[in-house]
Amino acid sequence: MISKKIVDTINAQINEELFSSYLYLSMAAYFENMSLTGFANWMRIQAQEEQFHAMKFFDYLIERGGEVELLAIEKPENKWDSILIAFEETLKHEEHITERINNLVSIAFDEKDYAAQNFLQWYVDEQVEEEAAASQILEQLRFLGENKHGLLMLDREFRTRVFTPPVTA
Ligand code: OFO
Repeated sequence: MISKKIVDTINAQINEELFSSYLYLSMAAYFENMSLTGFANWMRIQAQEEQFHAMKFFDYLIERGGEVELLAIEKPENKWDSILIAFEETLKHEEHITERINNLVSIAFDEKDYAAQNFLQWYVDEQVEEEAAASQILEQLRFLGENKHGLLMLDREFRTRVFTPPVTA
């Protein structure tokens, strides 16, 4: 039996993941408006990954007999001062999501819900990848600075990113 506390926290996390998707979709639109179609593509794929994260929680709640409750999704920003600032926000946001996942793991421990602890491990590992990806791009952007040629090369590279559903246990 899944506890009410875990059900409520997972419902809140579904909302966080859907907001993440919304935020990255908004960043995709921002990059499209700058004609940076590669950066826009990177963000579109990121938005799809976040949908996947939300749906994995959604399916898990149903499997455990918990009640899914979809909450209102906050409006994301739609403008950033630069590519660099958008990626700084991306990393900051992922660090926030990692904190939320860690909090969920602590609750699963407190509730002695071993199944949930096991399930959440996938997200713990996924967050390591999420932070590493954002951090790597941020470092590349800092290295390039105002080098427009370099930025366009990066944009071209990001056009090739495709959505591959993450491997799940
Ligand atoms: Fe769902 O990991 Fe990003 O936010």
